[in-house]
Amino acid sequence: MKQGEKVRWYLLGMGNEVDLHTPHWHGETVTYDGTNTDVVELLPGSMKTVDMRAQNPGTWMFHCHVEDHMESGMMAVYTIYAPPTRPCPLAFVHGDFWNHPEQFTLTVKNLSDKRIQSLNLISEMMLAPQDLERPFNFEWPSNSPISPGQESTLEKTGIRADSAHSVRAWIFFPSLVKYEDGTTWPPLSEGECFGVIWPDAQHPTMLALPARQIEMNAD
Ligand SMILES: [Cu+2]
Repeated sequence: MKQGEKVRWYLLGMGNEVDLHTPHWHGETVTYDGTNTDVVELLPGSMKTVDMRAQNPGTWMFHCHVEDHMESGMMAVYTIYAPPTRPCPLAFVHGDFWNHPEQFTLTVKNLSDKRIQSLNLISEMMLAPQDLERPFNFEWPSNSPISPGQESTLEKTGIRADSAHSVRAWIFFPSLVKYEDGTTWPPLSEGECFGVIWPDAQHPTMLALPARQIEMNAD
């Protein structure tokens, strides 16, 4: 979610008499039944709807407050993204990852007013909604200079066609842009600036990267 958004959470309890859950948020409070709280009670087979005003950027825990449920891993995170405070140095114009999966191409455009000397990108695959995975060989370095406003096409050895078709989207973000004047653009946080390449050109834009789910327990 984005900072400033009003978010409605639908909470649904399942199970039997041991499933007395107390969903609890870090980072924000929610409004339930006219009160502000950071925890609500949820009986098995019941539902609650709560509203949150996302104001506090960060990645926050969302978990059940019952101790043995926490121990068993009833924990997740949610992320509130702050709006970008500075322009991106690059645009991700288009890429081919599905039509010719043996050879990937990605076209980027220099959005800055300085000539780019070199850049490095990090790629991630979206294998399912909300599921980003960093492939082996995830870096896309380029030493081709790009003038302001110009495009450049990067190439990389692709993957097997059957693997390529299980990828729903490719996501790129610059890890470093070096300009000819000696200055650099490193991201202030991962995903500050990113591009998503979908197999269908009409796909709606994604405004924020999906949050990575953090595995709290090794099981
Ligand atoms: Cu619980």
